[in-house]
Amino acid sequence: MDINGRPGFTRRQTVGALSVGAAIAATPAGAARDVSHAGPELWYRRPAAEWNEALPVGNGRIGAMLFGQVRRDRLQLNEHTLWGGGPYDPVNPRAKAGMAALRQLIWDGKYAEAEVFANANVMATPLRQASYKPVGDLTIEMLDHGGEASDYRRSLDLDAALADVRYRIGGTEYRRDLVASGKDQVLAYRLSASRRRAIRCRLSMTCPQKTWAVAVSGDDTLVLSGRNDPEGANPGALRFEARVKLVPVGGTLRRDGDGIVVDGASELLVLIAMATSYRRFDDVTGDPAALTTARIAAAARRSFDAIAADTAEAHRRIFRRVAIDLGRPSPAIAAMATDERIVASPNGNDPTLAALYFDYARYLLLSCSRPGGQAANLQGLWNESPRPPWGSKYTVNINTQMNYWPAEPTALDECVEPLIAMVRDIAITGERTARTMYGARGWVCHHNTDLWRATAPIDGAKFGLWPTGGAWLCTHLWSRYDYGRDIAYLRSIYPIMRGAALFFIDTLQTDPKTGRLVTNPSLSPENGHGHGSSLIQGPTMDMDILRDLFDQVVAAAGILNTDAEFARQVTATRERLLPHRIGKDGQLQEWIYDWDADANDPHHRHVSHLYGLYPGNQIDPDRTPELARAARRSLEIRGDKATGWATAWRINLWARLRDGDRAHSILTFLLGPERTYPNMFDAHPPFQIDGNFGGAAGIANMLMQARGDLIHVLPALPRAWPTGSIAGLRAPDRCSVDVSWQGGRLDRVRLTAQVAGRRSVRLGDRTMTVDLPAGRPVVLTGRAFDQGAGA
Ligand code: FUC
Repeated sequence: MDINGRPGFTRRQTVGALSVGAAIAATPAGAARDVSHAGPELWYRRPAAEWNEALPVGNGRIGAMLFGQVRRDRLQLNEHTLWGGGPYDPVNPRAKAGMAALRQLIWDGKYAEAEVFANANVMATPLRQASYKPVGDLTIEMLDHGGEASDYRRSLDLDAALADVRYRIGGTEYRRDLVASGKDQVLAYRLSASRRRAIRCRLSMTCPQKTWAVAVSGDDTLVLSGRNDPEGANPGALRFEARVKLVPVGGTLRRDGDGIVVDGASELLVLIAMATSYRRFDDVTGDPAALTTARIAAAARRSFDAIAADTAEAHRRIFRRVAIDLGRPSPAIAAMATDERIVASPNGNDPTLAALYFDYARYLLLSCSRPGGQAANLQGLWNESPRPPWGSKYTVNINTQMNYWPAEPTALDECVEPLIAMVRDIAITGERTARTMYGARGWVCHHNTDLWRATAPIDGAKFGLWPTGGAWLCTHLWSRYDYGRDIAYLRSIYPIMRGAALFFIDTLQTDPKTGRLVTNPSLSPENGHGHGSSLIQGPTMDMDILRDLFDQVVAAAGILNTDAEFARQVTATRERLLPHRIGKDGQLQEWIYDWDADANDPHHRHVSHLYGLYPGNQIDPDRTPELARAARRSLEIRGDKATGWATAWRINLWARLRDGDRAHSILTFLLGPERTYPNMFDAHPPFQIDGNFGGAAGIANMLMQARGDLIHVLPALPRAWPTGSIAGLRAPDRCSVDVSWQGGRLDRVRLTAQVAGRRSVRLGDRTMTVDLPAGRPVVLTGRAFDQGAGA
């Protein structure tokens, strides 16, 4: 049995695994079963002692963390639209009047004064955005678990999207299974035992919000309802409800205070529905009671097996698009639980842990970002705290974008939809911010947004007064088009991209010293340049993001055959942007001036000025070798170790520089216990999910990089992964890429394009041109590259 990794997991075996999974789901309920896991899983010998050991399930809208404690289990519950406060407009009405003076202070180099002035005049009111809130806990107290539990095992099956707990007390085997169903819109949690009538427990609920109550309805339903907390002076405007229905097989149910006691059941199905009154950032008229009541009523007509089978099938349809195999774990590693492997990983070579991390990231994005739901926030959708770190918001100066880095290359197209929906919203609220704050057309979003789609600069000028967050998000809208090539979709997002560009047409300023067009005020996220503040004109990252945005707007206008005059204006503006600069240490300058050595923190976590190398594509060792060398120098200076997401970014950057061993050594740090919690959540620290996604993107970038019609295979294969394969990666324009290698050398690459077209396939310094037919795979062997592929 494959305990933990995914040895030899090929496409064919994947198909075989499907029938195993289906057989599990079809096994009659009532007994703890021995399940051999066909796909990748996380597993543990002990219950979760704390939240970062618990296991996440989610359907993109609701989710839970399962602790798996034997006597008193805890399901910590989340609903993606439960945030603090209500609809609000944070734009500071004084901002516009102060903008000219602020710009002048920055031109004059009076950065400290500029920061004081900005804090007094242009920042959002209120200065903080809303935070994401937990719904509460469902507690399951086992009433007859007297003796010691043995044979305990807790796991998360990433292929079936199912968490389970198994243990034995006396002669009885107990099992609990949990899924988050997208189709039924419920969490389904089943308790079963090998002995009839063995289940005796009490279920109750608590909530960390200020205003809530639990009612017992009939003898079988707990209803937790409440109002969300205010956010500062912004009163709570949401109503929410979590409805929990118990469906026992045999036994009795009895109301017990604010809980329900189950006695003598052979099996217990617990169905959990959650909803809030949120409909849109400006509309809170939803009816959570009606929603949860209808969902519970429908789900109660179905069995756990049916719900779990549908959940697994819907998940696998997307999850199995990609299969990664980085070799077999040694027997010693295969015998280790996931938390033990994480602890051991820095000192041993465990390529399968990287494969598991990759699979887990794809599982997580599928579980927290699905069409119709909210985008993945700083914690995906899993949060137990009423005051989570950074509000568990959308920080759009790196973190939200990083959440979606693996989406296109690892074929999670559907997961991008909530991000696109969020950008559609902030294009509306951001128009108000652009007009009121800058007197500009178009729209703008600064470094954060929240459920209410606030877009004004928050927290403090040195972090928040950065106008390029929305523009960066637009590049993800474009990527979705580039990978999927859906013209109707492009038409629908074009006005948003156009609006983002229009804002900069109206607000870019001519730098008096260089004559170039620059942003002002702005900053290089969130690094102080050592001259009194972080505020500055034209940081490198802004120029990079704007070059990308402008290029993509012009390309879109061309494809849609529209807006030619505007496209000309955008092109002309792009040519006047400040170009990259190389500084005295040979580094790529982070700022317009050669101040990298003066920075407050030369090892700063953000590597914003390297955006052009990754996620952007303006710098690479072939087309811009000097800039690539400078970027490498900057990376050397910054150092390898940083917070979780910043470590993940470095992996991607080294992969783009084609240094697989360096990327791998940084990945080893990311996967070790300093940056990975026992449940494999990324540790900033604290938990922040971006590192999981950035790490997975890094692994993909080590194995394949694609841009335009160029597909670069094994661009940064580390020596630590001599043999392996990855199937189902994506390149732009609906092309799927399978790569296998042995002894550190390409075995074969298989390309399948949905539309016929020419591609350049690169291996090392050799490139082959292939004409791909539509729908039929073309295979290139490593030997073909050896035998004289042209450069
Ligand atoms: C940015 C980062 C921090 C953190 C926060 C959520 O501000 O600089 O490290 O990730 O977002």
